[in-house]
Amino acid sequence: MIRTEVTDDLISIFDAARSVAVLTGAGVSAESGVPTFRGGGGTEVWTWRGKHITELSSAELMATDPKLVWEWFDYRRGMLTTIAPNPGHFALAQWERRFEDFTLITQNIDDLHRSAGSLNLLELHGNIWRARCLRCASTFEARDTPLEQNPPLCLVCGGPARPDVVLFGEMLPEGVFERAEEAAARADLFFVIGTSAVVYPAAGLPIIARQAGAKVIEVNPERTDISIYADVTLLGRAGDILPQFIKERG
Ligand code: BV8
Repeated sequence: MIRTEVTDDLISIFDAARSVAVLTGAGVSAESGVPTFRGGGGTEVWTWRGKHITELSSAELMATDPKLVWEWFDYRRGMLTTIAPNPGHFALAQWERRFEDFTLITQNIDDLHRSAGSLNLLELHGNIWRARCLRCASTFEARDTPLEQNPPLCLVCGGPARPDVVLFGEMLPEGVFERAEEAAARADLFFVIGTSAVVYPAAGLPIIARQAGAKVIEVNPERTDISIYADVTLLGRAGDILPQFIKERG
């Protein structure tokens, strides 16, 4: 079912929910000025040296040219220093306080959900402001941009570090996807917000929720591959739609 605004029946479903899980993608950060990967909703797309994300953010390139991978992520880090969360991020942080059981699952590495105040957050693909040592696997905050040195060195053993993000062809961090699957399977209401749902295993989560009996609500200016699994697709921007679920009612 396609909708363009949050109607009372959707508000009742929202208010009656007890266990809520949300999956977000690049679209939720678009209104903050962060480019997306595949466009949609008239958004700007990441372009860097004419290469596509699946090539730049790949285990292959990390193995052959780690310096270039760091330059690609440092370019994005530079852009993110002047970017702030938008009403979509803040609405989700407020939602968290409304439900006994609320899990925010994001594919984004931009840290904007955390900056907006979200706490119960599962970062499926890592975080752009963290680095991981290639020698001792310690992870540490690496907020200096532009990078003082490429690669940055581990604060524990001095070894070379890499971005603590999941690259294409790499497994997701131990336990994080499992916790996301559990949240999806126990949810009675599951939101899919700002994702084209083409990257796996993240794109499988709404289907897990649906098969476990949850109501699935999608928020996106456009239909996506996941729309067929959604009970309702709310065609619109996250920053406009999400606050409507919690606006004060007379
Ligand atoms: C893995 C971090 C095991 C780095 C990322 C099954 C089938 C096919 C392929 C595979 C499969 N299983 C595995 C694969 C391979 C691959 C994959 O899925 N490939 C795709 C391209 C087909 N998956 C993997 O490699 C994963 N690892 O499976 O390991 C394994 C290992 C070896 C071999 C096989 C299996 C790891 C995937 C994670 C990669 N890292 N990010 C970085 O950020 O650079 S993925 C990255 O791209 C993002 O994190 C995100 O996941 C994805 C981008 O998608 P979206 O976020 O949805 O963004 P997009 O631009 O596409 O869409 C934006 C949407 O927002 C649009 O719909 C638009 O309309 C909407 N929008 C716009 N404005 C708004 C809006 N919505 C709301 N409001 C608005 N204002």
